[in-house]
Amino acid sequence: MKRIFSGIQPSGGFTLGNYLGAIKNWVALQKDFECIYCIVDLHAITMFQKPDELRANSRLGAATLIAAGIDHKKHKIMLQSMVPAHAQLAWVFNCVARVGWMNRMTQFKDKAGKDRDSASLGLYAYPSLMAADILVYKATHVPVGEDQKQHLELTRDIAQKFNHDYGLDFFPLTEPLIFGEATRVMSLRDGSKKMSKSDPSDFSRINLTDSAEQIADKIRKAKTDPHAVPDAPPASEEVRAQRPEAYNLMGIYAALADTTMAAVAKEHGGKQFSAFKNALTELAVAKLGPITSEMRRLEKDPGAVDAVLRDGSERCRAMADPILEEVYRIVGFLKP
Ligand code: AQP
Repeated sequence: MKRIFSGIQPSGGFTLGNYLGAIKNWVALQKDFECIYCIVDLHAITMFQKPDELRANSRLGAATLIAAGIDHKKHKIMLQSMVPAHAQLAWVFNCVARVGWMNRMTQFKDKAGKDRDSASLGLYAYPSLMAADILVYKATHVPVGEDQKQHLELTRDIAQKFNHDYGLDFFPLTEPLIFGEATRVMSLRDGSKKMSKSDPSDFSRINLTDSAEQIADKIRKAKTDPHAVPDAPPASEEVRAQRPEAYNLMGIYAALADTTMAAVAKEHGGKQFSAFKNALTELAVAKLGPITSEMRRLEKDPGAVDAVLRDGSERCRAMADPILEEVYRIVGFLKP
């Protein structure tokens, strides 16, 4: 059976970027894979989180996955901190990974900004924990956005070095599953920046908890340019960069409608953006509305959401613990 692991950080509310870039694909993958979907709270604290907000966002993450259609009985929705084997294997991987490898990680450079010395050691070691998340289940495939591709390559490097150092074929070389159009949803205020849950401006993103009115307001105020809707998808990254906000809205429309940018350009090309934004609002509200209302229902029943996380985490411990035990034996730790 092909096994998938993927995670989402409870470092804020969840956005349309998380939905189109990850969650929507996770729902589709349930058909063909055994899936483990993880709320990665250990990753979230690589940047400071207020404890009450972290708890609330972890629950919200689980509620989001349930509301979006993840079958938590057949598959697993779990909380990273409830399965200690992730952090335990990450330590072993910290000793396998090389500092030079970590220095090449562009996400660390982006997130740490100019003042790298003030970033947490956890942020620097983040890719090693991500490798442990995946390999503690010997996952064969990981659905990744473009931004996580480099981390997955590092996971493969760690698996390969571990196998080589100990002369075994223990860890699989996990394959990426990369999805097509609109895997990268950009900020509604600046088409050159990724839509992010931690962006200081709430108008930069659509939250999955937003009401229809909020969605309409944000799309109405989304930055565009004075020209009409493009009548073709961007022919190159250079062309995209000339009108990033315009192509971003087209990409969002295409992903929500499950169609291509070419089809959107054919239907809406040449229109004024005001008219296109009305169509986009209607589509976004129709697609996200049912998810939001289910999330609202679950919000009122935190006990039920916690039970899903506990059950998923318990089943994950049963899978991860024997693999960690085997790793401990391989590296030479004595049995407790
Ligand atoms: N804007 C996006 N477009 C496409 N995919 C996205 N993802 C996130 N934002 C976009 C994908 O969602 C999955 C889970 O992401 P995450 O929440 O674990 O971390 P992130 O990518 O760092 O998300 P944020 O919103 O930008 O969080 P903060 O602000 O805390 O850093 C991943 O597969 C990601 O690709």
